[in-house]
Amino acid sequence: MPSPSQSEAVPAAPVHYARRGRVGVITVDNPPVNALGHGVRSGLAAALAAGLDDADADMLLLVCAGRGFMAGADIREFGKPSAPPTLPELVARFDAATKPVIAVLHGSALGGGLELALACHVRVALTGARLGLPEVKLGLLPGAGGTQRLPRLVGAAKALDLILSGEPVGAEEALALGLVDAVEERGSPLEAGLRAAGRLAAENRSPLPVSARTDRLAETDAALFIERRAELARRLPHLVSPHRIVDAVEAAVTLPFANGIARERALFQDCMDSPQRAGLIHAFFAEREVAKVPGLPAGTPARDIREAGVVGAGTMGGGIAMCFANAGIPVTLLDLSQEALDRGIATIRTAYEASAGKGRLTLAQVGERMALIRPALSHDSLADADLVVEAVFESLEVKQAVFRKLDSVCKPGAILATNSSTLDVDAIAAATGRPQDVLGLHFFSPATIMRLLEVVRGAQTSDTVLATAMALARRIGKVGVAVGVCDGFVGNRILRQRGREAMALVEAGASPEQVDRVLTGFGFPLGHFAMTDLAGIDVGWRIREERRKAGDPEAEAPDWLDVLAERGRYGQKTGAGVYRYEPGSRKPLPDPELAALIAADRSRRGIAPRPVGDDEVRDRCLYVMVNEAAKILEEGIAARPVDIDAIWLHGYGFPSWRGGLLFWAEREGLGRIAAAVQRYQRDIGGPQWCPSALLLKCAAAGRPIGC
Ligand code: 3H9
Repeated sequence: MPSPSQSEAVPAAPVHYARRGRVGVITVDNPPVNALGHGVRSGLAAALAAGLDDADADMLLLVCAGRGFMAGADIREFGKPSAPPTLPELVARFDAATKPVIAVLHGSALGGGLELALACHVRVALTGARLGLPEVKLGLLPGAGGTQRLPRLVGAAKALDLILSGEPVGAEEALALGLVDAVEERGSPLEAGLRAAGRLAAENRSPLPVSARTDRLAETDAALFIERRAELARRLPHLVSPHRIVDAVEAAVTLPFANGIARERALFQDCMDSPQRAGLIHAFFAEREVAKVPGLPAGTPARDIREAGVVGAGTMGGGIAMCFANAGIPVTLLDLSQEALDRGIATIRTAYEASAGKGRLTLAQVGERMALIRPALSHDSLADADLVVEAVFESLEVKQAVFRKLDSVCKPGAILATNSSTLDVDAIAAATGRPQDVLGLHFFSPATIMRLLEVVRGAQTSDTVLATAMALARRIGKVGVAVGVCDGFVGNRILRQRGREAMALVEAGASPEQVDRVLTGFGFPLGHFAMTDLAGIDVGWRIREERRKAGDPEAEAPDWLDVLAERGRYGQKTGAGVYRYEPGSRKPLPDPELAALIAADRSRRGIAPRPVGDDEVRDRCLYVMVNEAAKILEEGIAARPVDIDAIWLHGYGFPSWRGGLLFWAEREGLGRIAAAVQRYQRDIGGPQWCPSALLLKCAAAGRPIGC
């Protein structure tokens, strides 16, 4: 029999109670984020009871250990029966406490964590704290009294702003709003809390619980809820929870507190039952799951990236340099001509100044970031860089020449990355004497905005280099997803098949507007053709031309999209593409010239157009993506379905409330999709409809894809 010390380690209690002088201190210590799982809730209930019973404690302090206060309910418990005390029950006990409770907020105080603090009598924030109710991002609403208490503290209009955006505010702003009573600049949460307790004792007053306050509710504008509903109907018609949030905050204004809480409960349950909640929570965990690369041992040492380099000062190179500067990493931006360099630097400055104009950066920050970007004309300037990203013209010969040069000037151990979106990373690595230090870092345009970073692992890329790239992705605020080498990697390879199908649908009789309307109806922010116009028709045209020249058997036949490119209709940037654009506007407008072009293309091919239903458009555009995604899994280019989900969520605007492409596919039914793919192969044909063996196998076995 193992002795107790040899047997499995007993986890430390996540909550404990102790007294400091006449203050009872409740401490939550539940790494990593002090989520309010069952253990924490029951520990808090017991600690609160102990504090209230403690005759030597005049007041109570609620503090947290670790990096932050509580990050909210334990999301992993959602969907399972909630063991008592539930979070709303616990919050109600704090609200009803017969001694004042002071909450000290440091780091992140989010969701149910902030709601618990709202039920305390006094809130103190440490400088640097971030306070917010992000439930909307998970398809929920604050369901532990947040929709009822926040309006009582900050007013209904501001409460709606905070809850609908889900964005946190800093300590100073929280103080200005009335969300906290004081900001403490120094000391630990315990020290700051004890100081606040001293002040409260000196004032000798009993603060009113937030639930008993109504003064801020009285100032609500009668039109507030009408306006917000109209705005949401326009902006977020697909989503359930924002609409329920407006209902809940309205209840705070119109109903007594207890009835408002009951209404919040019912509305919360509506959200909880919605498939959108499941989708958004899958998307939340997907973002974190992709950071754990299968086969890459946890704790693989990463190299230190202190200085970066970017080759190519065009739109992409400049954007990548900004990503480094935004994360405080000095970066050398290299181009071969002074003119190109000046243009690149001027574009970066304009972008930063535009951010400052919108209040997102101060002028001092613009100066700091510009100072981190060092223009250079000579490769020798890259000698000290720990990592260099190449962002030059998409041609294998050109890129190989750049890598040969980088190999000769960069220090040993420097990582050499290509931003290629289609080329063979192994062929590029072969141009160097250090293929183990070469990989792809595929940024998406605009690089400062799109969160996806495909981290392309070549055949010889070392574990250390991969681990460094994944850590770097996180440091520069990207969602890094490790993928293997193939044409288009994961994201663009799937996009290519959707593009093929979108063109085939138009050929059959649909209009580009119809295809786009169906895709935006599904939840994509842009339809396929509007996105093509945004990316630039010339980009895809060049790639298709290269494929045709190279004799690729899967190369697309020339079509009306190529004609647009030949006519210089490159999309938004030239004011016309698939759509036309009024000067200064990004709104796609249908163009009769295009309709005529498509009609001519159909008659050249002898196709009589037929009416194409919206359901057919939806199924063909989405199923073709699922089929390609399954092939990608089959080939091991992506390791798991979750990687593909994250890529399409963060790089291509797949609606997050649908969870991701393959999460959605499971709910749509793999059997249904597989049957349709086989039918389309028979009726339509083309490489895009060659069924994935994995898809057919999983559908036949009735098991999830990838398992
Ligand atoms: C809610 O509160 C509902 C209530 O209104 C009503 C209820 C009735 N639960 O992000 P990180 C994990 S809804 C469980 O990498 P960071 C995360 O998966 C909740 N787990 O760290 C990861 O695990 P792993 C409202 C959670 O420093 C690890 O913690 N709250 C939770 O970059 C580290 O996370 C939110 O929506 C959770 N609540 O960022 C806040 N949170 O290591 C969600 C995190 O195994 N959380 N994990 O991959 C966040 O926004 C960020 O995690 C935070 C830290 C900013 C806190």
